Amino acid sequence: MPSELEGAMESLIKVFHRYASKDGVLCRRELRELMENELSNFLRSQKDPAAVDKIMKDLDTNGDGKVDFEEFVSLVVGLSIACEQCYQIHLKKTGKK
Ligand SMILES: [Ca+2]
Repeated sequence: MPSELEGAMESLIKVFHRYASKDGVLCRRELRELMENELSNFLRSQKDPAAVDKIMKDLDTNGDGKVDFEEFVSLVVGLSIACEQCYQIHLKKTGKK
């Protein structure tokens, strides 16, 4: 049985490939679907309707117009860092976990 962290890594891979077509990368439409379904709370807080386009542009570091797994992981890492900062503030405020 995988550990909590191993399970989280497996989930990242599975979610990515659920939305990536057979070519194993996300096109703009697939990225939008993934974000709408899997990051809906985050997307809701983004008032900008062009948020997906902006995110796509930021993520696509090799400029091929698609988001591969490595580029996708950088989105998850960035969001995780932001969430962890909120978590720390929450801990300081409440003083408990
Ligand atoms: Ca790319």
